[in-house]
Amino acid sequence: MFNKISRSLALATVLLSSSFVSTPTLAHFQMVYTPDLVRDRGGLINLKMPFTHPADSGHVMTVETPEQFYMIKKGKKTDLLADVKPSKWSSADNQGDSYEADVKLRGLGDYVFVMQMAPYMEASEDIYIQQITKTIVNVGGLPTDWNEELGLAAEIVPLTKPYAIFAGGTFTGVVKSHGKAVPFAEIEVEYVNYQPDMKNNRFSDQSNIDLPADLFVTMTIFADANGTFTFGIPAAGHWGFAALGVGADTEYNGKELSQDAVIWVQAHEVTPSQNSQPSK
Ligand SMILES: [Cu+2]
Repeated sequence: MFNKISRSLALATVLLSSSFVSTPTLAHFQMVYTPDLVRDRGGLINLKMPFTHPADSGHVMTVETPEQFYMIKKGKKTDLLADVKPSKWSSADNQGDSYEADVKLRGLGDYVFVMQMAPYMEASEDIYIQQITKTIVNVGGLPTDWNEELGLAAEIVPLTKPYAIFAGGTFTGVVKSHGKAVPFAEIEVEYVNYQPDMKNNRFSDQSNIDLPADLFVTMTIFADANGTFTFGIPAAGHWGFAALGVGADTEYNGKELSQDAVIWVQAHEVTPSQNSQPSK
């Protein structure tokens, strides 16, 4: 039954039937974040993994140790779960338990990071949420693995390089479950509106952009009949896409489970060259 109704609709119903109606849809995003998805060279990078509402104050939700964390490079899988360390993450709103990892990148190519969080009990919806997150870092401008399908239980396979997008450009992806496209999948899109502070493990108190209405906190779109979607990216920064409840597992601890596919992309400002002449 859960798959038949959208999660935001289910949440709206819960909110309407309870006494607090002021909060709009709260979209959850498991981040695997590093400031630059494009790097000139390899070396040590720090990946932060708060579970948050990234466009809405960056509220942090405490989650258990991730079930999986690994990277794929030139088709080769390296398990990184042992490198995951617990840490705290703060926002203007609160502080929660989070995770992070230091990972050494060796050589040119794409590094596809995959994190499967432990199921999280979302009390307001009375369901468990488990997200499988992909973040792709490119080193040296050599594309290798970014568009590989990994056959995950819930996965967004990019058709656009997630690390090479201009603000004003687009991102296209296909929602899949174990390699099979998910037609008309519901996808939530959010902007990382509170700049992550890598040193102090917190989101900025100040938002990057003003949102014209609550509807712009979480932008809900749907994939087409082939599971494909395109989103126009209006501003530079990090954007998250979460395809809801597309995974095969639908139950955990006797409760409904929503297995979501998450992918992060980064858009870059279009900056005129210093010596550019306006064309006539
Ligand atoms: Cu939440």
